[in-house]
Amino acid sequence: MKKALITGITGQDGSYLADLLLEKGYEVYGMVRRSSTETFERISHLIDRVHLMQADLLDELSLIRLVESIGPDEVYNLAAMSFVPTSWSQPVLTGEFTAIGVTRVLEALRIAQPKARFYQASSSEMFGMVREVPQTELTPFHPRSPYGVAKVYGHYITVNYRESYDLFAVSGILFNHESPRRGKEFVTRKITDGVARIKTGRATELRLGNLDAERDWGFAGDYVEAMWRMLQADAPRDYVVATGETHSVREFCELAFGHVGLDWEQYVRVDSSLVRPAEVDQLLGDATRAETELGWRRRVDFPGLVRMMVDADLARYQGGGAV
Ligand code: NAP
Ligand code: G4F
Repeated sequence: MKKALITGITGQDGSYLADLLLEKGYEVYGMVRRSSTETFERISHLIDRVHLMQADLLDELSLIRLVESIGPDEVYNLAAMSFVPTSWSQPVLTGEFTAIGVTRVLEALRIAQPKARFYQASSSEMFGMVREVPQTELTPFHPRSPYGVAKVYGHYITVNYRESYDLFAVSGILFNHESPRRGKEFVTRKITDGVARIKTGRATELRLGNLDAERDWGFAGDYVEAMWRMLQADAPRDYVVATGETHSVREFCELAFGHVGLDWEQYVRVDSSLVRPAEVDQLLGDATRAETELGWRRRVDFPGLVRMMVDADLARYQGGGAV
């Protein structure tokens, strides 16, 4: 039985990846940080089938001990401060978690388990002010937030450890991916949660920032499969994972409100305090390499994703289901 270690198992992607790896027969270990309250909502359905172990991206020794005690075959480094606006208010902490944290995990592997295969969660946010459309593995980076800058560091330190120490270390440059388990501060989930609150009489409006921003949005469940495929490949290589379609925040609103028979323009208010100091106007990825070399395909399309998220939030408010 293969052993996999997931950092960030309590997050959106960590929970879907744990589902996938359990289904494939892995013994799954999840790294969690100490907290005064548990943040296990997304993994409550599988908590009896995984091993949760405490360590922190800020504490090198805790990472070395973690890796030593597990001896993992595969390590998925998903833990990070992942919310772009917070990276302006906490730029130093963002660098510690999202940039230097990657080096700490790589050092733990180099010292304690150099044979393990390593996945780094890189991001399309690294393309920022894009140099070409669509973006591929060869597109230069121009990050627009402290988060994006930290991810560029994490990306290149992964490449560097592969080249310096011959580790099987790869970076997945994933474009935005969403789901009913997405954090409520991200725009897609904020919209679908807002739609459900308005539809069930809990709210009368939804305040958003830049409606013109465009993103290449896919389904998180599809994207964790690409992560796994990258670690099964014959050779370590970096891959873009994207749908090849881009849609605006406005279009997302139209579809989400329309799905429950509401006109978005009657409820959405633009709030200038939500507009960012520097924006990424449009992202559009080309996943040809992942499709041809890894055989990866997305299954959920954009309208299907919007419907899935609205339906889940509505069911939750109507007392139907856990998220
Ligand atoms: P998420 O839901 O915000 O989850 C982040 C995870 O990181 C949580 O489990 C969190 O634990 C953990 N974490 C944060 N700081 C930590 C620390 N100091 N020590 C240990 N754990 C820590 O993020 P996600 O959407 O699943 O994304 C997963 C990864 O992919 C992130 O690195 C993100 O930057 C990257 N990414 C995401 C997307 C996307 O569209 N979702 C696209 C490209 C790249 P707590 O539960 O304790 O907070
Ligand atoms: O949903 P968002 O906060 O995601 P963003 O900034 O694209 O970052 C996400 O995707 C990255 C991959 O490219 C990940 F690396 C990162 O960890 C995260 O998962 O914002 C999307 C767009 C932005 O242009 C933002 O300005 O939506 C716009 N937006 C408009 N109104 C809003 C809002 N974003 C948020 N969060 N809240 C709003 O009210």
